[in-house]
Amino acid sequence: MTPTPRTRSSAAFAHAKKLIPGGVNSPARAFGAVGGEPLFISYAEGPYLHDIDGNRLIDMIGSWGPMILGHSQPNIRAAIIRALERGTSYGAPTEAESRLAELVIDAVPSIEMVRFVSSGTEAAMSAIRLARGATGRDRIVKFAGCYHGHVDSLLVAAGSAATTLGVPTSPGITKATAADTIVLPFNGCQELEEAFRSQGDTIACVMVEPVAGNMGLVMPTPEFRRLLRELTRKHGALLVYDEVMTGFRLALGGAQEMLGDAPDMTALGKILGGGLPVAAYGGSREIMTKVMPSGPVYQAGTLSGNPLAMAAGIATLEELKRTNPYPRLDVLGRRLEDGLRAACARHGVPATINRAGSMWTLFFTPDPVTDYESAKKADTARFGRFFWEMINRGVYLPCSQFEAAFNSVLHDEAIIDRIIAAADEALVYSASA
Ligand code: KE4
Repeated sequence: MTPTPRTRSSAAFAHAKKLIPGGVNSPARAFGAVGGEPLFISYAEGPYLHDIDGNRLIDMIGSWGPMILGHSQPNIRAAIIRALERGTSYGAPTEAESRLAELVIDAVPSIEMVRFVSSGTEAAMSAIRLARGATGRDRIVKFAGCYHGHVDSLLVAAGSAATTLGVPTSPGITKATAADTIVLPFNGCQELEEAFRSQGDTIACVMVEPVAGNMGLVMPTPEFRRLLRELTRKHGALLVYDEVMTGFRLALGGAQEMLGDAPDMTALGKILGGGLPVAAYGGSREIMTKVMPSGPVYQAGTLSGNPLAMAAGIATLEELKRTNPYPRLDVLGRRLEDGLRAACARHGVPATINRAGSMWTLFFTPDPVTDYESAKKADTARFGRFFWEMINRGVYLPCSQFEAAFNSVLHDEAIIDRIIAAADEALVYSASA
């Protein structure tokens, strides 16, 4: 597929950079890790993005996770339009918020009560404040390569764009804030045990992506998960699963359903809003009733529970409950994984593919990727070349080696096979600069 020249995107980017830092409203979109200039999108439908230069691309980002049902899903569209006819925001409670809360509580057994916010960052930040308020402790534990949004206390050895930009700790984070954050290796059982042995009684919570997606996809080991649950319980710390990415993605009940785990709190987002800004944090009634106004822990938000966003979230979760797409997403994810692995073997490309259901990462390294250090051994320059060869063949991958790709329910066998065919060529053409 020969792309049309991206002259309109280039002009749009030049203009945007005069108005918006880096020309983007989130650094992950800036293509900093792959070189070149970002594509500006005109519209999306089904499994496709259409850029402003007229190129149609198979979308493997899905807005960084939310679009599990594909773009412009009819029931979600209709629900948003119906809500739109009743206004856009009231700043007062609505029954739609309770309906979405019921769907979340029904889907995620460890959640008895939930509070909606507008971004995954807000959800993670609020969960930490609640954990500190509930335990009276200050320290938090996070894991290198995991990303939980741009919360001061969590932008310490963060993953996602921060890793991509090679800036593991952002300027503007005070030393005092960073001092309360313990950063350990993901799957680092010994380090976790040592941290609790030495500081267990100061730790308010452990925040973890139960299946990591922000260093590329990395699975937890069963021992790591067992220790997370055992040590937090033993030392009176709260275990917080950040399922902003994995929630409603790996199962209706997220990674915790797929893995059979039960954290104390869960952060949710992305799919929860069906592409509109909805996120949430939830947990037991005992913990959640400590949140104002039922308890003393403050948290608020002008657009929390926004009617349009609630309508999109309700329609999304109802569609996922009705269709249960997860078995088929896993079968198709497996088809793609096998096809990519065979293409790498055919062309002698050293690569590792990590996958969970419909989210996956192809790492350009021959070694297993089990944590941030092993992820960083991947050949990011090769990934950049591969990224552009795939774009030129109509496949839009996440623009970083340290991100997960996402299949939607509309990425059927024919589309999966087109991705494999594109990769088969792109692997050859990206072999060297
Ligand atoms: P937001 O504040 O971007 O809605 O959510 C932050 C967040 C929290 N937790 C997890 C596990 C996440 O993956 C994210 C956001 N993910 C990134 C991509 N890996 C969003 C892309 C971006 O920052 O533009």
